[in-house]
Amino acid sequence: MRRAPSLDRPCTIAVEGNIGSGKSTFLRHIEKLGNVTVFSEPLEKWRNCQGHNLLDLLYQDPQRYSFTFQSYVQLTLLQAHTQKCSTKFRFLERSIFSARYCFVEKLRRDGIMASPEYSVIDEWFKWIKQEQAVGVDLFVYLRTDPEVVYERILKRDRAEERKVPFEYIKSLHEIHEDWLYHKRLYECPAPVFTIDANVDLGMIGDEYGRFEDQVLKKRV
Ligand code: TTP
Repeated sequence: MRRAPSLDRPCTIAVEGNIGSGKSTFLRHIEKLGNVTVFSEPLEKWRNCQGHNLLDLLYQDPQRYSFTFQSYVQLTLLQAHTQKCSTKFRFLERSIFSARYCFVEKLRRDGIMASPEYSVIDEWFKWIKQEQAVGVDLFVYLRTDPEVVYERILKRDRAEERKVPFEYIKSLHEIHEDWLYHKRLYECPAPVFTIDANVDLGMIGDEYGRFEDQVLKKRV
């Protein structure tokens, strides 16, 4: 599935990491560099699907709404993957891969998503992977400690996430680690560039600079 970037196809970089790891901050920085296209996470769509706040419904009643939510996440991320762009680099906030391998995986393990629901999402996912242009050339993994992101989540106080327990964040962290760092969960369909995203988001410039030197400048 992984294809070498070519002149007619931008290099696609998906930014991943736990909830609160700083994906949006990283992408805001990258956008300022110019000559890149950034597709930010469709969070606002998840909060307003024909008037329904699916993110809120997910956290209020995961048994009832996780299938609804993850179905819509998969659609909106597919839309991001397949949007046209004319720059050499395009950045995606998350990908259909983390939605499936981290979040759907967690819901499956916890028995929150019913087995038939999981199967439907998985069949859709496999079809998308096979038939749609969702190739990723590089994952950027914003690696954090769960304690650090939990503090950030409490601090930013997003209404829907107010009741997220630490255990959930810790377990999502372990799944991200298994997938992107230890590479022992499912497949990792592109190389991974890891950034230490524990440092204060206001002082993370050095880590970002390392990414620019080692990835962007080398591929220009
Ligand atoms: P994230 O995709 O982790 O985005 P974020 O805003 O926390 O990113 P950052 O702080 O690093 O910039 O999660 C957004 C919300 O959506 C969060 O509550 C988790 C939820 N979510 C799921 O429940 N399932 C999914 O498949 C995805 C992608 C997100």
